[in-house]
Amino acid sequence: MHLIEITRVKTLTKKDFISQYFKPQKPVVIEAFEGGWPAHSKWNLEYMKQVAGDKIVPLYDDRPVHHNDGFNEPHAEMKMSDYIDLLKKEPTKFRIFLWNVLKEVPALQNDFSIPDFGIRILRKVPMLFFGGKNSHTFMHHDIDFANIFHFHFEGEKLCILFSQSENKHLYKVPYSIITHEGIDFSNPDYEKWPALQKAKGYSTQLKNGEVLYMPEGYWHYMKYLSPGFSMSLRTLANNPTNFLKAAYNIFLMRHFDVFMRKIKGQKWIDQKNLKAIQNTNQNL
Ligand SMILES: O=C(O)CCC(=O)C(=O)O
Repeated sequence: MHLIEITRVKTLTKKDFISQYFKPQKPVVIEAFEGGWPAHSKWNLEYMKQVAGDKIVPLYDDRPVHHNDGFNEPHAEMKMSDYIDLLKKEPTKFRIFLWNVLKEVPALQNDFSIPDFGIRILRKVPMLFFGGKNSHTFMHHDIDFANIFHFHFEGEKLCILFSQSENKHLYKVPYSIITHEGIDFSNPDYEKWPALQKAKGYSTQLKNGEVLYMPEGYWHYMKYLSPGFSMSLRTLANNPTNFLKAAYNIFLMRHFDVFMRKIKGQKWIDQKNLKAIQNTNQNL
């Protein structure tokens, strides 16, 4: 993989964001976002334990998709206070993925406001993500091809990104939004996954207080280098082709995939993983 460091800026005006990053669809890290958010002094794991400790949270680990799973179905659940204690105590694979802040802990919305980057951010879907040391997401892109602003709190996180133009090198699994789950993007085995050598992407280590902008449909792999959490704000896809792809994914693809899991069972999953390898290796 050829990974270049994501451009970092201290702050960014609306005008520069639109012309230098949104229009060309290039990722950027804003190191000192000036939103005047109380969250920046208040939010840490201890605070989350105080405000959301009683909630039961859905957890994901790194087990591969099984045919009995629904689309994006959690693997376990735990009381938030126990989960945060676990994060602090030892490395854990368990992550919280796509946890809707407004729905789950409305009080948290007083700690941030929707920023004006010059594009319309959706107000109702701020999502939280938590992870323990060394936990990671699979390489995936978001189903809705959103532009994503990913605000990081506490700890450090390795982020590896690819644009959709790299799909042919990434062992993309058909009828899904993930790449082959056997790949370790933080230390790829090129003998097993030779096409990855041609993939051109970006990386950064995101720290407390920083914001990562991920353009539409960007693949992302996140590895928590220490326990921490982030909040993502999103827009609808702006590019009409991406908008159509998002509609296809949401209204057809994911339902078709769940239907096929029911009909064909594990064979369907195995077949898709094999296709991911065949489709990509044919471009070598
Ligand atoms: O950092 C994470 O745990 C996942 C983030 C993510 O997938 C997203 O913001 O869309």
